[in-house]
Amino acid sequence: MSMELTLDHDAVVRLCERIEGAQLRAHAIPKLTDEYPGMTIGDGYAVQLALRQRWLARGVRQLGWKAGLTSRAKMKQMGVDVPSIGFLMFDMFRSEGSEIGTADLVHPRVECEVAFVTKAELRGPGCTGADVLEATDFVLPAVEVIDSRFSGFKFDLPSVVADNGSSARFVAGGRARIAAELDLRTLGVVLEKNGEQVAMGASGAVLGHPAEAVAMLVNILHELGETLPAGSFVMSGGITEAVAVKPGDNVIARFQELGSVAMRFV
Ligand code: OOG
Ligand code: MG
Repeated sequence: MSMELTLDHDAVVRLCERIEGAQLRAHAIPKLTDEYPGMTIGDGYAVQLALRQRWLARGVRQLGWKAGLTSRAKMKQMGVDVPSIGFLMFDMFRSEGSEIGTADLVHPRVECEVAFVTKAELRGPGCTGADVLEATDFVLPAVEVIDSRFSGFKFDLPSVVADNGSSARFVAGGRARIAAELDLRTLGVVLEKNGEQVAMGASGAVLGHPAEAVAMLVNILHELGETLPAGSFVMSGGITEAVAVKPGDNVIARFQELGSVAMRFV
């Protein structure tokens, strides 16, 4: 992964403001590489960092991080074959059973993920799935509402990294469980929309074991000069492809062993 930087500070600020404007006003923009074809993944993370700093400056607390593009289903759907990470802020969180507004979103989609809550700091390089499990307090089921700010949900890796991995909202709930009591390679999940099964898969679709996705995230954080603090909430990436939602849709993700997470879009 090239963490090389090609954009100067002014370009990073301009692109960050463009993404932030699209997020706050819920309108789609062309992918950033249309204007900056030479943009690297490192440039994408520089824009993402600038975006996170603006969020923190607005006084919003960071809850944790998300891994993305960690299953074949997601990579195939999005045409990108390298995982990415993004940050999760407190104001993106919605309780289970919530009504989730769509007026402030562009073209939302939902995806089922296993979330981890950590009890010890994790740091790369060389962080492993075993290290992650040892530092995990509990796991719980989650649904991420992604909402690419790019027209047609079409992007490449530098653009989607800059757009914070399309993150918009997330819902966690169900039953928190001790990871050691489960086999996280084989947990089944069924996503229902308006009572119909629209996607299904098993947790091992995420890099063989979702803890591997968290380890990957910790190792990318290391490349960015950061660690994963104790008490972080981490989403390990969509198990199945993401499914589009619109006002009036009822969504429920049913996880084996972890219970279910429901929400309604309005
Ligand atoms: C990028 C975000 C990917 C996941 O879980 O794979 C992601 C996208 O698909 O728009 O959150
Ligand atoms: Mg996701």
